[in-house]
Amino acid sequence: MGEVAVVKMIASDKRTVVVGLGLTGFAVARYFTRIDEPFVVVDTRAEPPSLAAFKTEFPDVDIYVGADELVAAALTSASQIVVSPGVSLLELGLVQNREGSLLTDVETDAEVVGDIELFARAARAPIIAITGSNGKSTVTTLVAAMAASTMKVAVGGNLGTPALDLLDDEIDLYVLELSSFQLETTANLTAKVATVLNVSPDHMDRYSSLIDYHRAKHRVFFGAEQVVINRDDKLSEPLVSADVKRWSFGLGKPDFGGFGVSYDPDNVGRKGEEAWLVFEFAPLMPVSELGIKGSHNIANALAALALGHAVGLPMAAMLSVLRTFKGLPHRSQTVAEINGVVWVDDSKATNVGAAIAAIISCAGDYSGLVLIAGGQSKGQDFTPLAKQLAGRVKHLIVIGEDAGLIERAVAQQASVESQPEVIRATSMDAAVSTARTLAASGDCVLLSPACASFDMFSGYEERGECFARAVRALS
Ligand code: UMA
Ligand code: ADP
Repeated sequence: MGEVAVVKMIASDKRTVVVGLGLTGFAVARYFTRIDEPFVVVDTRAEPPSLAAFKTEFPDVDIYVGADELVAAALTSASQIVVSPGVSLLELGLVQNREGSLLTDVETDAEVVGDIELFARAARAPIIAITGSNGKSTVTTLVAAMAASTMKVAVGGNLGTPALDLLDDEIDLYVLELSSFQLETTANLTAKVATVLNVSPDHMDRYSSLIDYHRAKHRVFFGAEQVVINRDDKLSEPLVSADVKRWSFGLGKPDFGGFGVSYDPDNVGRKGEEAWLVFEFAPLMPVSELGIKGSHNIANALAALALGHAVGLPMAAMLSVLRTFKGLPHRSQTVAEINGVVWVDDSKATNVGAAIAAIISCAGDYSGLVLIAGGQSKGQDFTPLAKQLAGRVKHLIVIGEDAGLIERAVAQQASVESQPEVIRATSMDAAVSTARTLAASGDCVLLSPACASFDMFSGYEERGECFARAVRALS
């Protein structure tokens, strides 16, 4: 069939169009196949990597790839468009600008949705919805583990299994990690409980401003029965009506409905030596018993408790998980200790806020810090990172495409005392061998890049593994 004929055929036939041949596209295709909903698939890339696999799994589905006019014709004639999260609605021409309603259509009167919206419509069990700039995967994993001892729980979304692949009538509770990209196309999540853990700049190559990104994140609260708020981050607070039940978490002493930290857990008016996790006015457990370390992880543990408590999980089971969970790979993970130097892989820190959290946490634990950072900036401003280095990081090794941006941000802080020396490295191996020459016994070498990894690696996992391999090769 010629191209023109194909365009005419699409234009005359209103139907569901799935955009994207990635993990989400496959999950949507499987879901539509299960419910007997006819659909076609488009992908803006001329050769999507999983094209052959898609044809094998769905031999009867029409696929349109690459050519702009084919994709545009398919979208114009669609009655429903299911957009994958990696695809920008703006670039696809489905929204006029980022400030307007995200579901405004431009060239089409079709309904624009994402996989999470389809999931929410079909799910028959309560949903715990977790978003935020950092800590999502850690909190999602914790909450799912906390629920697992008492019910049948399904966990996924932006983390692991795509949401639609989780749908199952036997499930008692869904725990979803959600990205801002997924939330852009979600109109009515109706979560049992929802949270924005924190908001700091990320994906600024796709959003026009922090407000724009914040707005996408806050869609997680649409239709929520209960919300969990971070008392230490105003940007986490939703605009929801007073009858929506609110819980909170934060590193200070809490009030009603709050989880927090106290040095006076029994409220006797005497400050003790030991920090405790507390709920309202009752002690739960000493912070020192947490399996994950660092103040950002204390916040993550408290957030998980608040979310679990909101859906009625037993406190003892939740605390037991907090004692045993040692963290996910590539999140502040110690990979080796060689000659008194501890090497930490925090490759999952793909934005400035995440790296700052890891730096603050590590700086408190070691006599000196050598930081390896850099990669793709995603449009971030590195000034906030540069401002946190003085007195914490003694040497900074920069790698990747946007190494120069970090270097410049640090140079602009030159007037500040004890700014680190900055050294460029051309590969992870070179960065690790330079770090070895700079770190002394008692120091920590931290890989916390504050950047995406795709300039040098297939993803943050490969970056972390490459770091760990280079470190092990030193011993
Ligand atoms: N793409 C095109 N044209 C298309 C379709 C895709 O160029 O028509 C490109 C995208 O720009 C992107 C890549 O293909 O570079 C993949 O996009 P996708 O939407 O097909 O991605 P999926 O494979 O479906 O994976 C997505 C999430 N990825 C993104 O949002 C980029 C996965 O999160 C998620 O696990 C998966 O759905 C299942 O829900 C990954 C991620 O990096 C881990 N998320 C970002 C993050 O955590 O920071 C948001
Ligand atoms: P996400 O899924 O949001 O990327 P992760 O739990 O995978 O979050 O953690 C990614 C990185 O973010 C960690 O390696 C750490 O550097 C940082 N981080 C984790 N929790 C927090 C938090 N609560 N606040 C700030 N940074 C955090």
